[in-house]
Amino acid sequence: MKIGISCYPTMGGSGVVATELAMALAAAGDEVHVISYAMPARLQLVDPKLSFHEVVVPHYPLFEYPPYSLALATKMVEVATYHELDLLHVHYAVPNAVSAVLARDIVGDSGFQVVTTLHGTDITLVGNDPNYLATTRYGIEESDAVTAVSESLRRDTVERLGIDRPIEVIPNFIEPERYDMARSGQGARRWAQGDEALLVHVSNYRPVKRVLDVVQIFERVAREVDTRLLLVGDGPERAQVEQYCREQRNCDRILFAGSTTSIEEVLVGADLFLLPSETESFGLAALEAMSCKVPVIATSVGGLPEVVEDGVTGFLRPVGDVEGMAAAALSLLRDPERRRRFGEEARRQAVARFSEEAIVERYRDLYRRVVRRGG
Ligand code: GMT
Repeated sequence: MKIGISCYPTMGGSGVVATELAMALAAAGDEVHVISYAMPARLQLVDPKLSFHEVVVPHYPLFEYPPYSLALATKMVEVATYHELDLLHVHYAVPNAVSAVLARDIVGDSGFQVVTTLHGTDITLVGNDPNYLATTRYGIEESDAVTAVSESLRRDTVERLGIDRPIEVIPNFIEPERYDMARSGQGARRWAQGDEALLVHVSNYRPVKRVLDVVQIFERVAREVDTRLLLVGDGPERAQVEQYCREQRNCDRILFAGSTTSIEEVLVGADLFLLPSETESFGLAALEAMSCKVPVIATSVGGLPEVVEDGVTGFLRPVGDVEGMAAAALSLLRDPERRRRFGEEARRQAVARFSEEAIVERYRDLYRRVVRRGG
């Protein structure tokens, strides 16, 4: 099959999933064309069946806001026409679904099918903003198939956007071997000293991640147990969090590592993963931690209960319950055997339920159905 994949190129979950999917499809023999405004962070062009097409957004003095959606749709038309795409799979509805539907309509009858995958904030934060609502709804309704990364997100889409069409739930995935390979090295223990416990959080430092809650959970844990906190990623609230840490004079115990594409290297060997988000449609970072045998302490919101089993692979507490999450973390740190059992079960469930091979096959099955229907 000839497949286009359009996504954001950043370290965010939707771009990561789209990129890993593109590489897996190409490895399985499909011809894959990735379309974005910059080279996606995790994309490795090591397969002749995989290529990247940059969306260039020309500036003109008249444009205070250059029309990215149109440049994207134009690039989609070009790639679809000259590479004879069967299908274009867009990740994140705003504006990718709308651009794809426009491109499909420009190409016309002989053209391609549009599959849209909803990832989370495109529905829960951005897509239902009145300034984007009508076009987001249109992009979703006019796509040939729509998937959501969790049942919770599927429900949110129906309820918050008033969407009345089939939405298939295809969860995010991990590549089990990737984490096996990191095990021979030091992994996250590079950031720890001696036997101290190591807590890890990975995020884009947006308000929805509640990174100050991460620090406050850590502060409570560190009063009881010798602990260090590793913060991975970058984003708008990082400076504020760093300033808070300086004011609290606990910078020596909190490490700001910045972004990395080798996520397994900051997870393998960690004791616990913290994800106290306000909302989280899936929580790919939590799944990546689980696949590295790291139990997760998170909030019981959105799709997280579909990933983390409370009391079995981690603990889920209400949003803002810093005390509860700290107590849950301490209960595992004080009982290393229980923590180890949680980690083993986390890995087992991650592999059994979210392995790349099985989930990519579900996308391929969907593509076949959509192309057959359209052809
Ligand atoms: O907000 C982010 O973390 C980025 C965002 C994205 O689209 O890049 O992540 C969303 O998609 C991920 C991949 O499907 C999910 O694992 C995240 O839970 C989701 N984020 C939120 O719902 C806040």
